[in-house]
Amino acid sequence: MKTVYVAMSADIIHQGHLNVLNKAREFGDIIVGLHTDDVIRGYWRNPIMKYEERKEVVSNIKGVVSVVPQDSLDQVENLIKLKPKYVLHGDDWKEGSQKELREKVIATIKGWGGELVEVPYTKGVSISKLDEELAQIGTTPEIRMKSLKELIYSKKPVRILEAHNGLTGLIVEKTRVKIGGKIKEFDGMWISSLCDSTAKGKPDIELVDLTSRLNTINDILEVTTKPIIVDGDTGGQIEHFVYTVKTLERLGVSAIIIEDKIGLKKNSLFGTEVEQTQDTIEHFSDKIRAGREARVTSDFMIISRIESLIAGAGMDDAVNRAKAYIESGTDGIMIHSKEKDGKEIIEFCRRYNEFEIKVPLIVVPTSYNFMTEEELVNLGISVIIHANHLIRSAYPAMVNTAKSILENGRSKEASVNCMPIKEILTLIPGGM
Ligand code: SPV
Ligand code: MG
Repeated sequence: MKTVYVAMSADIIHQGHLNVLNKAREFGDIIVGLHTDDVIRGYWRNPIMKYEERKEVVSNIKGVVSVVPQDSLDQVENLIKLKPKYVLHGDDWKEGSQKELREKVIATIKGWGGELVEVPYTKGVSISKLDEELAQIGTTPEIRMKSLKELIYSKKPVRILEAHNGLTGLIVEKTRVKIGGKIKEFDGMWISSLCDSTAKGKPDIELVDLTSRLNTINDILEVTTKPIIVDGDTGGQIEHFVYTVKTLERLGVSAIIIEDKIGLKKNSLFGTEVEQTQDTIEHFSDKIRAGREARVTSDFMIISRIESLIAGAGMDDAVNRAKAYIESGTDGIMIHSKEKDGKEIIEFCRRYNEFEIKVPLIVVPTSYNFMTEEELVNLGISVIIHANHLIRSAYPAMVNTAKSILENGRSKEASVNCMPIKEILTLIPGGM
C-alpha cells in the first residue's frame, strides 16, 4: 500500500478534516503530520486540545496508520524522512502566506516521484467561526483560572492588555491581527488599579474598594473567556488579603499581583515625586505566605511586585527582595521600573537570570515602551502587561468629540470620528 502524508492541526475536528482524510484513504495508508502545540500557538492560538489528546483522536480515524509530530508549518523535513508517494492538502494554500510552503512541498516530493493531491476546500466550514462559537459557549471559572499558568509555562511572551469594563474586555478577547500568515492576539486581561479607578473618576490610591473592583471584574468575566490578572495594589491588611485571594480564585481569576508598599498607596509611575513607602521584606513575605495558604488550588497565582526601583531603593534591594519573595513561595515576580531607557530592567534581568531558583518574570513596559516583545523575551521575561493603553487612547478621543460638539454647536463634525450607528447597534450580538 502506498503512503499519503497529510499535515493538520485537528484541534477542532470538523467535516473539512474528514473530507481530506476520506480522500487520502483512496490513495493509500495515511500518515498524519500533526502540528505540535507550539506550531498551533505560533500561527493561530493556544490549542484547545493538547498534542497527545489530538493524536488520540486522529489515530482513531479510519485509514490513519500513524501520526507523527509536524513541528513547523514547513513539511519538508518530515517528507524527506517519510518519502510518501502522495501528499494531500486542501486547495486553499495556492495563494497567500502558504503559497511558498506549497511550492517547497512540490519541489521536495518530486525527488522520489511523489505527487501533490489537492482537495477542494470544504465550503461552509469556518474555523474562526467555530472558534467564535466556542467562545460564545464560554468557560468555567476553573478552566479559565488554570489557563494562565498553562500559558506561562508553554508560551513566550504571554501578552496581556488592560481592560476596565465589559467592552474593553471584549476588545482584549477578540482583537486579532494577521502578520506573515500568523494570527496574533492578546492572551489575557489586566485589571489595572489605575484604569479601574480612572474609569470611575477616582484617584489610584486604593480608594476604589474591593466590592467595586469586583463589579468591574464580574462585568469582564461575564463576556470573556481569557485569563485575568488582577492588580491587587498592596493587598491591604494580611487578614483582608486572604479573603481577597479566596474570592478571586472562586470567581476564576488566574492571578493577583500585589506590590510591596505600605501606607497610602500612590501610583508607581510617580516614582519618587510622591512618598512611596516600601513594606519590610519580612512583612511582605508573610503576606505572600498567607495568600498562598488561603487559596484552594495552586493554579491561582500570587505574584509579588517589587517596587524598589520605583521607590529609589536601588538594584541590590530589588534583587534581594526577589530572592526573599521566591523563598516565601511566590508564583511570579513583577519587577517595575519607570525609567525610559530600560537599563534598570535589563540589569535586573541579568542578575535575576543568575538565580538558582526562578519563577516567571513579569513586566509592565509603560515607560520603556520602545522595547519589543522579542527583546523582553530575550531578557527572560515571561509575561508582558500593557497596563493602561485602552483607557489612555479612549480618553483623548472622547474629549475631542466633546469639544467638537461644543465648538460646532452640532455633532456632524464629531461624527466622522465616531463608529457608524449601525455598527454600534450590532457590535454586541443579540441586540436585534
Ligand atoms: C496599574 O496599572 O494600576 C499598575 C501599573 O499598577 S502602574 O500604573 O504602572 O503602576
Ligand atoms: Mg495599580
